[in-house]
Amino acid sequence: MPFQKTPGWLDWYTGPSKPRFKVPAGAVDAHCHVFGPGDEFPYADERKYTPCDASKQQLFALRDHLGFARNVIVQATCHGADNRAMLDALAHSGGRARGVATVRRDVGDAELHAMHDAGVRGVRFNFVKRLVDFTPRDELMEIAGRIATLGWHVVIYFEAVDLPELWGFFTALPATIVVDHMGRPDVSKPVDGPEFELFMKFMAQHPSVWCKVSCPERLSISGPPALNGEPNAYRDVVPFARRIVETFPDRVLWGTDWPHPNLRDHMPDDGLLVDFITHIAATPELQRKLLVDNPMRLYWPEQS
Ligand code: 0GY
Repeated sequence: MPFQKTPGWLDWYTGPSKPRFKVPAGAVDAHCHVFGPGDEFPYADERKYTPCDASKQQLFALRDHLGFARNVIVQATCHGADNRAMLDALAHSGGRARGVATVRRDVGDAELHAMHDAGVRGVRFNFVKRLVDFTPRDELMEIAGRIATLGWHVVIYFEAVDLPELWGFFTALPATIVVDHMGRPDVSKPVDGPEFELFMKFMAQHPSVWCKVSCPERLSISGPPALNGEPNAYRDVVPFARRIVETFPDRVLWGTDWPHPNLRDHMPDDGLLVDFITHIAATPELQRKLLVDNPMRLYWPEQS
């Protein structure tokens, strides 16, 4: 029986525009997913949504269309801890993709080493309650200790309001930390208000914390650009992302988040998302760090 998409599910934007911004040579899309296809790589029983299929071939075609050289494929919650779809994509990427996995406490050392050989360089811990069931902190800490010995990092996904409660746990993790989507700030609040100041302090006090300045389409309240390419796309997100990029230029990453799971009101044109980069990283030097130097240091250190 084929999987039925969650009602109201928005498929990704077909026919994305060609970005006006030409990304630097060797640019990395450091946050994207593959979904299924479900008949080949079934979605997990414990999933909270059933997406549209989004294959490796479609992801690699988008990579080429946007002008990127590489992808970092992040395990999505709809596949639980079954990493086969992500690993299959890595295996077919010709060395142009690295991965971030989801693992449970029972993962074996041999499996971790095999994932490393396949190109996995991190695990993802998800604290967004609509996406996952609760995992005990001691299990996560145990996993972090094991993957740190492989030189992997921990990608964390959480809502800004939960940072105070999670702070102690995050800062005790024995590995580099990469925050998804800027810690999901509420962009209707001031960029110099207490909530975002706390996030800035989190990064300032902990040099092992990196940040993906991704997902304006997910965080924005002002919304997408008009169809005529109005330059102020997702303008309410700009001050937040720009502040992070300018304060921590050596610890930021960028990704499309294709195929954009769980968006409810609109599906972004990935070409315009690439053009958005120039608003948050205004100089060629910042753009090169964000798109090439930083992700290469984290995911392809042997080539950087
Ligand atoms: C994202 C964001 C979301 C979903 C997931 O793994 C996932 O299911 O990360 C979301 O719904 O905010 O990064 O893809």
